[in-house]
Order: sequence, then C-alpha cells, then structure tokens
Amino acid sequence: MQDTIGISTDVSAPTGSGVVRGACPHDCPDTCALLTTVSDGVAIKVQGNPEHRATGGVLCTKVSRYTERTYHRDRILRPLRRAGPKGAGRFEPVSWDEALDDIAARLKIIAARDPQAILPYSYAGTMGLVQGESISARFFHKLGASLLDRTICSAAGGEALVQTLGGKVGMKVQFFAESKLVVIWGSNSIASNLHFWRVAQEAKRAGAKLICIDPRRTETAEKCHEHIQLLPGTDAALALAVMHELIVNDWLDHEYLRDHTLGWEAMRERALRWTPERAAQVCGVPVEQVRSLARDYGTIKPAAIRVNYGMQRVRGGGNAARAIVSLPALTGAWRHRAGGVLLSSSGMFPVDRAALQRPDLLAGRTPRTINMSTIGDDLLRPSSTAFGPKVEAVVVYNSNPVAVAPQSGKVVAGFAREDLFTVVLEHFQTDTADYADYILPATTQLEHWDIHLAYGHTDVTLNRPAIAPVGEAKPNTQVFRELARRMGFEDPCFEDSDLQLCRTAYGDKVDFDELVQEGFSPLAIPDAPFANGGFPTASGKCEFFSERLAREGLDGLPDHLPNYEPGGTSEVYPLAMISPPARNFLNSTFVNVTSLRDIEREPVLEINVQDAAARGIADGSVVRVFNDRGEYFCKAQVTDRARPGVVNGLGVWWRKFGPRGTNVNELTSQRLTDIGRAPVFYDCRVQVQAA
Ligand SMILES: Nc1nc2c(c(=O)[nH]1)N[C@H]1C(S)=C(S)[C@@H](COP(=O)(O)OP(=O)(O)OC[C@H]3O[C@@H](n4cnc5c(=O)[nH]c(N)nc54)[C@H](O)[C@@H]3O)O[C@H]1N2
Ligand SMILES: Nc1nc2c(c(=O)[nH]1)N[C@H]1C(S)=C(S)[C@@H](COP(=O)(O)OP(=O)(O)OC[C@H]3O[C@@H](n4cnc5c(=O)[nH]c(N)nc54)[C@H](O)[C@@H]3O)O[C@H]1N2
Ligand code: SF4
Ligand SMILES: [Mo]
Repeated sequence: MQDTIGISTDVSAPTGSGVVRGACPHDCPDTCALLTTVSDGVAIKVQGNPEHRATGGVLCTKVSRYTERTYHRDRILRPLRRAGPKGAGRFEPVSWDEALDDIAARLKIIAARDPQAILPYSYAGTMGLVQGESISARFFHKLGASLLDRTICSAAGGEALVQTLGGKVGMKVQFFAESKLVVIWGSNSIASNLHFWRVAQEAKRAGAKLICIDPRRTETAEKCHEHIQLLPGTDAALALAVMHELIVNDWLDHEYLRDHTLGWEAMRERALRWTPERAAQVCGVPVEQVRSLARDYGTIKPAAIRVNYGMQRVRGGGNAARAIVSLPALTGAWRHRAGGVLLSSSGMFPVDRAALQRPDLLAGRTPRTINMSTIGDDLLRPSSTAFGPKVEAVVVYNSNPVAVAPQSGKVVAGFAREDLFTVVLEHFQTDTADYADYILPATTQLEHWDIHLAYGHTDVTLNRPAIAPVGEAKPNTQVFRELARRMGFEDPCFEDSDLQLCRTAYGDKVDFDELVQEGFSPLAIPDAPFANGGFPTASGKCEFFSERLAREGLDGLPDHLPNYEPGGTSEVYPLAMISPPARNFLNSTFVNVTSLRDIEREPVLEINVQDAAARGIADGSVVRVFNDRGEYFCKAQVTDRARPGVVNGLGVWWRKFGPRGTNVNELTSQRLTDIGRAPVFYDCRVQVQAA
C-alpha cells in the first residue's frame, strides 16, 4: 500500500477527489511541477503548477496529454510470461507470485555461479530518485551483479563539466531573462527545453540578441536572430576561434583570468592556432559568421550560453563541451548573474546517493562494469578473462534499449539470444519488452511517490501519487522489495517505504515539510555562483587545463577532434547523419500515444534539396538510408532544415512502428566519445537512395 499524508488541498488517499501536486518524471531539463485533478479516484487532467516559476503553469504537449498515456488501452496491467519464440512479442498473463517466484529462482541459479552474469539495465524513463536507483540499486549491490555505466545521454558533457568547472553546475536558468546576448548552442529549446525558451523569449522582448548554433534549421534556430548552421561535431573549432578573437581584440577580463582560472597561458597558445578562417573551413560556415559571433560574445554584456547535450554526441563531444564552458571565464561573464553558461544544474542538488543506493551492500566485492552504450556488443560477448562471465540475465527498467541504444542490429541479436533471461519492468510492450521472458507492469508517476532533482533549474520537486495503481501495476521499488525477500535478503533497508526513501534522498538538506506543502522547494544557491570564482574543482578555479585528463594520457587542454565519420569524406557514405528527437516524443516514450504519433505521422529523414536532387529523391517518397551497420526505411522530407551534406533522421521511433521494423539506430555506431565513454549518435555516415 502507498504511504499517505493528509494535506487539506490534496487528496489524502488515492481514491478521492481533488488536486494533487506532483512532478514530471521525464528526462527533460524542465522537471515541471504538476497539478493532477482527480475525480472519484480517476485522474482527469494534468496541468502545470502556476506557482512554480520554472513551470509557469505550462506543460509541453506530451505531458498535457498524460491521462491518455496513463489510461492507454495498451497499458500492461498484469505480469506477463513469454509464450512464443524470443522477440515474437507473444505473452500470457501470470500472477505476481508466479512471476516473482520464477524470476527469483532463475536469478539464484545464475548468481550461484557468478552474480556478475546478471546485469541491471536502466536509464531515465523516470528521473525520480526513488523509482530510479534506490531499492533497485540496493538489490543489485546486495546481489553482486555487474554494475552499469549509465552513459547513454550526458556522460561526455557531464564529465567535461566536471573536468572544467568541477561539477554539473552553472547559471541559474531564470537569469537568462536579463541577458543581453543568449547563445543557444546544440539545443532545440522549443522542442526539448520549452521552459528555457520562455525565458529566452523574455530576454528577447527586453532587447537581447539570440544566436543558435546547430547543424539543423530547427524551430528554435528559425526564431533566433542568427543561426550558425555548422557541420556536426565541429563545435570545438568554433569555440576556439571565438577565443582567438577574444584574445586578439582584447575582449578579455584579465583579472578574472588571473584570479579564477588554471592553465590560461597554455589555453591562450592553443586558441591562437584557431583563426576564424581555419574554424570556418572546419565548421563549413562563412568566416564572417565566426567573427561576428566572437564580436557579439566579446562586446554584448551580460552574455549567457545555454549549451545542451545535442552537441556532445560525437567523437570530440567532451572536448567541445570543455571549450564552450570555458568561454565565460575569458570575458568574466560569470561576474553577472545573467552571464555564464548552463549545460546542466544537476550537480547543485545535494542528493545523498549513498544512502539511497547503499553501495556498502557490495561488502568489499568489486563487480565489473558494463557500459550501457555498448550493450549490443556486450550481450554477444562470450565469457573471457578480460570480460568476465557471459551476460546470462538482464533486468530492464526505465529504459528501452532495443529502440534507443546504438547499432540496434547488434542489440536485437543480443536480446534475441535464447539463453538470455530477460525481465522488463514497463508500462507498455515496447520494442525491448518484445524480447522479455517476463514483463512486469510498472506504475506511472500518477501512481507512486517520488522526489526529483532537475538539470535545467534548481528546485527540488516532490511527486505524490494522485491515483491508485492502474490494474496490478507496482512501483519499481516494490518489485525489487518483493524480489529481495524471495532472494533471502534480510537487511532492513529493503523494507524502507517510498515515502521514507523520499526523505532519505536529501536528508536534512531540504525542508521536507515545505516540499510536502508546496510540491517544490528552491535550493539556496547564490544568484551569481561564480562571480568570485569558487568553482568546485580541486583548484577552486575554472580549469582550462585538466590535470586529471593529462594524467589519463589525454589532451589536458580542449581541442577540436574531427568526427570518426565526417560527411563528405567517403564516396560510399558521403552524408553525415544526425538523429535529434522529434518534438512530440521523448526519446522513445510517447511513440505509442496515438494523438502524439498523429502529429509526427511517420519516421522521416530531412534532406536538403541539393542532396535529394542528386539522388532523384522526391519529397514524401520512401527512402533507404544505409551504411555498413544496417539499413533504415523512412519518408524523405526535402527541406532546408537539412544543410547540404547533412541529413536529419528524427528519432526515436519504436522499431515496430517504422517501415520494415527498423529505426534510426540501425545506423548509429557503438564507438565512444573522447571523454565520458558516451555514444556518438550524431557522428554517423550514411548514404540515401530512393527505396
Ligand atoms: N520533446 C523532447 N524533449 C526532450 C527530449 C526528447 O526526446 N523530446 N529528450 C530529452 C533528453 S533525454 C535530453 S538529453 C535533452 C537533450 O536536450 P538538447 O540537447 O537540447 O536537445 P535536442 O533537441 O536533442 O538538441 C539537440 C540539438 O543539437 C543539434 N545537434 C546535433 N549535432 C550537433 C552538433 O554537432 N553541434 C551542434 N551545435 N548541434 C548539434 C540537433 O540538430 C538538435 O537540434 O532533451 C530532453 N528533452
Ligand atoms: N539515435 C538516437 N538515439 C538516442 C538519442 C538520440 O538523440 N538519437 N537520444 C539518447 C538519449 S539523450 C537518451 S537519454 C536515451 C534514452 O533512452 P531511455 O532512457 O531508454 O528512454 P526512453 O526511450 O524514453 O524509454 C524509457 C522507458 O522507461 C519507461 N518508464 C517510464 N517510467 C517508468 C517507471 O516508473 N517504471 C518503469 N519500470 N518504466 C518506466 C517508459 O515507458 C519507456 O519505455 O536514448 C538515446 N538514444
Ligand atoms: S516533458 Fe519537460 S516540458 Fe514536458 S511536462 Fe515534463 S518537464 Fe515539462
Ligand atoms: Mo538524454
């Protein structure tokens, strides 16, 4: 049963009527505060909380239709057991006891040989700290299962932030409204960070200039004053050329550089090699655009950069992020609360991960780590001394790897192994669930407790259950509690309730009573956190030069690293393909919500008129997009959203909704970024032909 606490304005039990405060669970920088209207135990409406500044009472199209997803007729309502060949997607209902008894028995047999043959696979299907990695992490730690390196999204940029600024820290988002120059770098804010776009609009109305840096002419790029449509994976070259111009024109804050940075002399020398001419050549943009970006950045104050993860999904993504987040230290932009840079704010939240996840339950064991971004190869690897035991069981929750992981041909082959035991905790029968031995019905955010951080603002949010679990669904936590009992794990920590876990997440760092009352609680952070330096690095300075990277044998200074697969350099596969998300999906979530799929209609490849004409491809025709890794079929959209030489394959569709059961990840590779071991989704060479 759920914990409940009585609050006058909220329903106190999930069978009542009223308005319940919650938080959007999705992997989106905005982490909106929600208000769910409940009538006789049924959620009838989900809205943005107008009292929460960062939400402003507005939700994106996806989540304003949340009840459609929650009560979807395809929702999995009972545990299901495979009743056909792997991947056929045929299942029969079983009771919870039958399912959990059998799963525990199977895991026990494998663990008796080597628990590292068991792999958890999870990501940010919910960003909740409780339904994410809490009881689940305790369970796998106690078991001694393989550890998962959760790299699939942000590891390159995240590690770059840590190596430069000392953590996932940056400007407070609301102060972009006071900036006079807003640079949106590698991000389609209107689609992926809607509430930031609202702030940028405020700045624009107050006279700010908006510049967008993106290979795709996105809906955001269109609405900025300027669009720098560079080639994918060339951002470091552009950032270094901006530094070059700041230096030669002396648009520098010498005092800030002297007092609050490390490695400036070496950085200066490196940047002086990046003339605007050289960068323009590498980036495929006019040299005057490079110069004018630098002039704007050097002379318009305060200047703020909103960089997002879109630019770090390439070989040199970590270096590029390091170069970009270094820029404000050159001009001293950090001195003003409306100056600086924001990539992620998640490191500012004082989450007590050890208390939630209990790594001490490993009791001295050090299991191997598997990188989630190479799951395709790793599921197909035999036992060896280097790798350890073959993976014999995977427990998937909060993720849909068959659709979202790179090189799906390999991922599918891995999950199709008849000797692999797969359990999937899900709301729906996703592409991954098709390959399960058991599918276990999970609750949605409207049905469970959770507590959140955010990566695009600095407020903690709390989510209360608004309705009782639909069907027989259980929270992830509850599934792992019940499995733990069956495995004979007796530690009392497996009995912690979800409400207790919500309190554990921040301990005494956050006023829990305020959270319960308001639904959100702003962190106490100075308005201009680095006005006087004080970066959370070892030196307390912005580290242009990273000692740790140098010790690892990497370049200690940021530089441009060309893509593994730049377009234009292969006659066989001459086009560079990026695959940013479609606006009305969230990664692969919502693809099965009919009203949203109706807006996106079908999988498309955007291709420039020049590239289309050269191949005899007509707008709206079906094309085959291919490389050595696979082929993908979709509709061509001939449009200037794509620049010549670059095609945009919008994702991430479920394979089963795509023509011939394919999606764009058939083409992406399992290579990893320079820093952070992350995937290179947007570093991918292809050819296109009429199908
Ligand atoms: N509607 C919607 N919102 C989302 C998501 C979603 O799937 N749908 N996903 C969520 C998730 S998981 C994340 S991590 C965030 C991501 O947040 P963002 O990174 O802001 O989101 P994207 O829209 O993926 O932006 C990527 C942009 O980067 C561009 N891009 C691609 N390659 C390059 C490059 O080499 N250089 C530069 N400068 N730009 C490049 C793409 O064209 C695209 O416009 O968004 C979150 N929000
Ligand atoms: N080609 C290409 N591939 C990409 C990207 C790209 O831009 N291009 N983007 C990448 C990025 S940025 C990311 S973050 C990854 C995202 O990859 P994933 O983290 O796998 O995200 P989703 O595809 O949204 O799948 C999340 C799943 O979790 C389920 N879920 C949600 N809440 C719960 C819950 O409470 N319990 C349980 N058990 N399940 C729940 C949802 O139903 C959904 O099926 O994809 C990556 N893949
Ligand atoms: S997906 Fe993002 S914009 Fe939409 S409701 Fe959730 S947090 Fe807000
Ligand atoms: Mo992501």
